[in-house]
Amino acid sequence: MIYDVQNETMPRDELEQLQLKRLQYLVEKVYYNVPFYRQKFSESGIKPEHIKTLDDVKYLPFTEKQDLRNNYPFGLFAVPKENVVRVHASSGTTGKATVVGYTQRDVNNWAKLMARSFVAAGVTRSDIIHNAYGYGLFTGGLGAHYGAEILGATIVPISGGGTKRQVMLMRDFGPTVLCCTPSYSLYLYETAIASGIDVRDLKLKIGIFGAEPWTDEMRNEIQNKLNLRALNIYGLSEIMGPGVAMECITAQEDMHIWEDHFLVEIIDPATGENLPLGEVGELVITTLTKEAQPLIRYRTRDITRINPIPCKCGRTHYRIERIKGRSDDMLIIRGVNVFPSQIESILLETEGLAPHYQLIVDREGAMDTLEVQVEVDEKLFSDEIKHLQRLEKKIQANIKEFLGVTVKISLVEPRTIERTAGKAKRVIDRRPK
Ligand code: DLL
Repeated sequence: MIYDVQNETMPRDELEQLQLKRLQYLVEKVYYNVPFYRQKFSESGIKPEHIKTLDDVKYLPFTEKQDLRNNYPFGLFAVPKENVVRVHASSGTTGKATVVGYTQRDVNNWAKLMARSFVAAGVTRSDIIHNAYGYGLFTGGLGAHYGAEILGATIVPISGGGTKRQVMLMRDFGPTVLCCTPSYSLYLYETAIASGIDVRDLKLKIGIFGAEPWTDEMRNEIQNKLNLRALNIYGLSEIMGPGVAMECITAQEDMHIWEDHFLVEIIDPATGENLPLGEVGELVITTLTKEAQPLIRYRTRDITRINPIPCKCGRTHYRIERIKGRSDDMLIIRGVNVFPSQIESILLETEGLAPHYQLIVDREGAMDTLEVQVEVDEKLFSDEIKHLQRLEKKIQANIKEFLGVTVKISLVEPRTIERTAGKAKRVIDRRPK
């Protein structure tokens, strides 16, 4: 099923024409309405009339997270404040929060794109959606909420936390769709088991998981445990919130990025140069329809590639690959680049481990060190110490072989790594600042 057949299956030449028209309109709008962009354009000698083809987007300046912070809170609005009906903000673990504003039309478009995403995942109006994304300034909860309502599905706005109660309500209400972070889905699973509920008796069919990096191995783990199809959803508050890109259930591989609303590029994060279609690099997004706070060439820091191969679902929008990590999450351990997701893949392929881990980065002298703390499963935990030591050695050897870096492995007891209702904290950086 396709929610918006006309837009989702538009022939690519028509789609690109639409993108160009929207880009030209947008560039003119920000030039005349947002002093920040007017100044940036002037600095690089760009005038709206210079944008003649889609390719010309590369002459426009980038927007970075820091630009949002510098203009905190409302400095990038392109409409009068009275036209803004909602704001969200990202918590900002590093520095000031970044704020985003929406007009009524922005909120409506977002709901439609979320409805589109739900339908791509196989959700219909007869589904009951347990929405455990946090409600509030975080975009996850309300984003999924409005999308589900305009689709006509039944939404349970449970938000994050109160995990025991969540599993009780899941048993009683019989939701068929679960929305939360991938890590929280495993916490719900554990809590269900501890409460004597067999998740296989629940009615869950589909999981819409995102907001944090996760691997294919993690997907397998979740699908087996929760007995559902786990689909990947991508988004970021600066651009809109959840529903920027979504995997379809037909291919269950890579996420359609809704190109009638977002223009995407892949750049080399070090040089800022555009990379050829299909290469891995940093995703850059220009919002084509946002009214309140449009962004030009926003550097997401997310590392992925564009998959231009037509999808068997019939949608013509290109897909982006599962996010490999954020360029700012990449660890450099003794000169070797390591993404937490690469470690996750290796851990989850190892028998006897539970899918809960944390990476501790520290410094000894001039060297960065990495310790991988990972939980063992119950069965193994009661095993003899020498078995555990052997397992530690095995994981260490696998990481050395695949990533070329020596790390310390610490197997820890089941349920000792902190669980959260939102984004899991995978990396703890203890390096002196
Ligand atoms: O996490 C929006 C969202 C809510 C997406 C619910 C999906 C589901 P922010 O808090 O602004 O917004 O964080 C955005 O999270 O730049 C990525 O680094 C990461 N991220 C989001 N989705 C995925 C995903 C929401 N599917 C940042 N895979 C983004 C990997 C993801 N990383």
